[in-house]
Amino acid sequence: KETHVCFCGSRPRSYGTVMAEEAKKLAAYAAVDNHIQNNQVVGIGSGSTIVYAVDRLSERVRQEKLNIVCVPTSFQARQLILQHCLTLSDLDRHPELDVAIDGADEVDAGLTLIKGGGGCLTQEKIVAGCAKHFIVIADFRKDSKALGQQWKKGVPIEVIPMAYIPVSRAIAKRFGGEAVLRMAVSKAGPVVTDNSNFILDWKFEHSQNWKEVNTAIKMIPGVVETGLFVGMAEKAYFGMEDGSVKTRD
Ligand code: ABF
Repeated sequence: KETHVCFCGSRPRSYGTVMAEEAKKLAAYAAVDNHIQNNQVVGIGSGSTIVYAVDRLSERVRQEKLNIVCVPTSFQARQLILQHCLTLSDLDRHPELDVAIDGADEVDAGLTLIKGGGGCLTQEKIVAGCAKHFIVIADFRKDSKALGQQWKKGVPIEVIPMAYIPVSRAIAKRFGGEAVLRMAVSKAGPVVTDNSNFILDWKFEHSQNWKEVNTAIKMIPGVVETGLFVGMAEKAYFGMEDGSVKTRD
């Protein structure tokens, strides 16, 4: 189901062009305001959109004196929680979360996601999987009818370093396309994840049954996790160019 609401914080807003950053903020604020209540354990995602969600969350914690415990999905998320003086926890102490909020690289019409452009897909999937409600926040550029229409960098796949060539070959042989080792911006070496692994970006050629593909890729020895999130997201908030917030659930 899709809904459009003209939303800017709590104020009605006249329509006009907002840039991607403002769109991220609109989505993040709406999600935090609609899904976070007192005495909750909250999963904190990674990326640039989640920064706005943590801003809004810390504002609400201060103003409303909320008791919120935060579980991070990455080193970045952990730093954000600490910088905002929020209560930091982990899955050892809080293995059940009330809600997790996170960004995405692409969200299709059925709420299947590509995540992991920032390289944190494994922890993001673990934390989302521990949450009763998993909420996605994104700007309008991530809104897609079918995966691959918006995000052109492929599906991130975290792999054990020694296995990156066999995994890459197995994926190309079975599903087509090309799975490329993600290199650091400097090109001096591969990107290394928070778990000391490598990332392959699988540039697929055509739309597939993502549930089956996700399961099959995870069976390849050396694969740690894929950035395909199938059947996990409950609702997505998109900040739109016209200043509205579109939701999908
Ligand atoms: C994380 O950050 C990732 O899974 C995704 O790759 C990315 C989205 O980043 P941004 O919010 O910067 O678009 O959520």
